[in-house]
Amino acid sequence: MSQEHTVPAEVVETEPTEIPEPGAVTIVVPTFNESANVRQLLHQITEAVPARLPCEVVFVDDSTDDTPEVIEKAAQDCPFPVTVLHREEPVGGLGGAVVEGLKAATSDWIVVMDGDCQHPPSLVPDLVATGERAGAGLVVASRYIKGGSRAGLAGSYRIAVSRGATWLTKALFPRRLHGISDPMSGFFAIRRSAVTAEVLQPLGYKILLELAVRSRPRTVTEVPFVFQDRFAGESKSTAQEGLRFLRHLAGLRTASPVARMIGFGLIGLTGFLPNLVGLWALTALGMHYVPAEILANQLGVAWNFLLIEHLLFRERRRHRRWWDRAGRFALLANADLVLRIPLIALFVHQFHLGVLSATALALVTTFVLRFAGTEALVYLPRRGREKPARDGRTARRAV
Ligand SMILES: Nc1nc2c(ncn2[C@@H]2O[C@H](COP(=O)(O)OP(=O)(O)OP(=O)(O)O)[C@@H](O)[C@H]2O)c(=O)[nH]1
Ligand SMILES: [Mg+2]
Repeated sequence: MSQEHTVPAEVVETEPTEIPEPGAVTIVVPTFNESANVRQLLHQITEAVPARLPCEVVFVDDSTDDTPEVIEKAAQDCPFPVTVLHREEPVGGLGGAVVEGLKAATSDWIVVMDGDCQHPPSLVPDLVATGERAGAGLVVASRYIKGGSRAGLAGSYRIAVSRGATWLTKALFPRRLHGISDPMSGFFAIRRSAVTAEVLQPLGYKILLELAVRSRPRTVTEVPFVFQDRFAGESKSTAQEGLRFLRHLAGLRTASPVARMIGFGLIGLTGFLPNLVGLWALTALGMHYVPAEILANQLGVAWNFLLIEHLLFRERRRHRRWWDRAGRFALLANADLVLRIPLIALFVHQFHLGVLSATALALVTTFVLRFAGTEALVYLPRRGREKPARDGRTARRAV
């Protein structure tokens, strides 16, 4: 492992770490308050891996408990190098932690696995061997192929959620996830040359999905595995993580401009609902329909703004303050209304279109203009003004 220190004051070093041989594996383990599990995990790795494949273990830790200290102690009994990268700021949650581990790894192969012993380390050499044999860039440990099982997934609710998420994800990315039966798996091996860390924008759980969609390893293969019970401690997977996952899916699906434009259009359509409800309420309160139309339209604009902020341009918000973005967005939305009537008149009088086709053409034109305007004037980074993404303070300990 490289010995560069991001935060020198906090680095604790004991033995110098060995450089793993080429062909070895770096096992990346994200941990959040897993002090009751890490000793057992290192024990299982010691039993199952080094005799078959030289390895090193990199924990990327966001814990608020004593997990790093427990790792440090347990590592003294390990016949392989162990490193703890402790992050002060857990940027990107679990996914961000894994990316940090991928960047730190120096071996040809990297295996990512959980820190709670749900992923059997005995499979690590098999994952790498399968990848080598198949010339694959990515090997997924799958619960959903013959020989695999999700035995350790507690409760029918968790099983249903996991199944639903898998189905939705596969439906949204049929091509990218072709050949991956378990895109929700947190256990996989990836060739270091297949990792393009700079394009990854992880958000919470499901880092495999992020890698499969954005890094696009050429050949992908799978190995069955039996998902074990958690050894100890509590699950960190919450309903809030579920919402984060949906936002992540939306961000991944709308990464290309065409997909983003379709998303923009669909969100625009949903905006009719608050618009009409607002119009109904205001006229029911006795307001004249013209001011009511204008006010209700603003309700639709606000609705659309909230949705596109969270679903479409999540990654591009930090270039302007929220009120600047909201103001620009509202201006564009209202300009769209003002522009539509003269455009229809132009199409009817100059190009002799019928009123209906002129209206349809004006709607499409203003929609495309509004989308392009939103991309360029609201969410395009200003040159030289882009703030570097915060990668948090990370203390590296070779133990
Ligand atoms: N570094 C880091 N690790 C995390 C974070 N959230 C979860 N983890 C780790 O990611 C792994 C998977 O989290 P779990 O809570 O076990 O999620 P799960 O396996 O889907 O849920 P269970 O089946 O209930 O265990 C564990 O090793 C966690 O400690 C985080 O924010 N940062
Ligand atoms: Mg778990």
